[in-house]
Amino acid sequence: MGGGALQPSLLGLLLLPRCCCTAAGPAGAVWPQPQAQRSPLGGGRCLVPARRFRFAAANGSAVGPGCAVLDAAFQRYWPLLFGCPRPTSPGDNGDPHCLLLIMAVCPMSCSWLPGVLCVQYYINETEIVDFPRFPHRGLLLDTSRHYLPLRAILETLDVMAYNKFNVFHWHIVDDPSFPYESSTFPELSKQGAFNAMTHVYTASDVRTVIEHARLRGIRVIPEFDTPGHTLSWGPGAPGLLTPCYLGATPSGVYGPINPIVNSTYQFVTSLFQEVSSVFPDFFLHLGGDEVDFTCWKSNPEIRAFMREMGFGEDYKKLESFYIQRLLNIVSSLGKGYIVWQEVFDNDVKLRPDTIIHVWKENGMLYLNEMANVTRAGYQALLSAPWYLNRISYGQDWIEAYKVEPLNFPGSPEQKALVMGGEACMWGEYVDVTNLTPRLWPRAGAVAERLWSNETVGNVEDAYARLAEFRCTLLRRGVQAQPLFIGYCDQEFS
Ligand code: CP6
Repeated sequence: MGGGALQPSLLGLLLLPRCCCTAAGPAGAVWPQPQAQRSPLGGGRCLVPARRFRFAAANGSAVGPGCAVLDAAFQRYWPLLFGCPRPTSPGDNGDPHCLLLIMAVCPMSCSWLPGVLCVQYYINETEIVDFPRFPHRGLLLDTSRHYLPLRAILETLDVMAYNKFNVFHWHIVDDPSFPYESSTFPELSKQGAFNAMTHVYTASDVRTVIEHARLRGIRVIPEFDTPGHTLSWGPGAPGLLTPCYLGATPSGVYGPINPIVNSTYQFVTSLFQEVSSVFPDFFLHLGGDEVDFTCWKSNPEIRAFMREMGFGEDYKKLESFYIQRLLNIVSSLGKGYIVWQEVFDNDVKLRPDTIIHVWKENGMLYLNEMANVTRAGYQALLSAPWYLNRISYGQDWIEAYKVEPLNFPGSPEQKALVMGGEACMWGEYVDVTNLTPRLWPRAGAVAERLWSNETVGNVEDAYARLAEFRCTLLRRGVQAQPLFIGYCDQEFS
């Protein structure tokens, strides 16, 4: 079962009497690899009679019937296992053993779907004990460079759950477009979306995403990246961005958010007030990356402010001045925050529980950054080696798979501050046409690295399991790209 909130060890298989079990079948591939997997009775397998198959919580399970997340998962996984809708009347009266054998006859058990070739399914006799290595296993989607329709986001959440990802980092707005429909500032998307009618996420869309994610054990963390990466905010928020100058006159071009006027802080207070109540997760991602100082430097009022504040020529101090006020605003709204690494690099005063998101690759120097961040006592998230938007010829999933997030010099206390990481799918070259094959199964490499035990690292073994998992994705209707040469028993197009 997918989703971080669901511990597969809680689930027992009922109604599998001996009479349908036989000697060992082909070993099943599990992705990501569980912490422990064994076959106490020698690895036999049992025919699973679709009509009589039930999910149920085992005795002593921490959650049982009435747990919405578990019930919803049971509902979803029945058709995922059998490839056809669950019958409304299970027809399970009578002697269970005999009936089981009869029900296993294929055309009868799937007769509610005429015309569908039904396959017999076996379940390997397996006991799995499982838990995640890292608590934060995220995927970043960028809906500003290209708008992703709601449907594509929901389907991505489904596949995330299959991979046991548990955080959807929604990089929802950026320079190119502002698709988030704000109730406080409706002009932001009216003027900043690619199309204010069709390319926006309404309040109802956002609720749908959050609920779809919740039922799959996935948290939604939105990113409203400031003070840079905000060009699309300008048209809907007059006075927010810094006017850039050419000599003594405004050039008509705008730069980062203007950090020297009070109206800026009134604006961000109201916006983050709304965002804090729309998104229930404790954390917001506040960005803070890649602030370009050229425009600030060109603006005479900003230069005067720099002198007044004694910042000299150090525009990082101005950036810190803005970020610190923003962090205080967001703290006072009762939220925690994640920021990109520059905020740490620029010595901004941070709450001790701040999470620093390491994204700059610099060869393997990102490991030094992980060491520095955790030495300073902050929690860290790793993304630097996991840019899935970047592609190259060959099996590039292997590089992502081989990353060891704790492979930096540091104490056990430092290692304990690594919360996990995120695979990133930046959107410059990605829209709904190529999102799914670019993500899957490559993101699975990151998912397993963040879920499975650190001893799980054999690339040949991972290849075999990931290739089979990719076939499972195809059966589930996910257009996952091939790892390499080969075929799937069922290739759906
Ligand atoms: N957008 C934003 C981006 C990137 C970042 N922030 C980015 C930069 C370089 C690479 C990948 C992504 N496109 N807002 C950096 C976190 Cl290689």
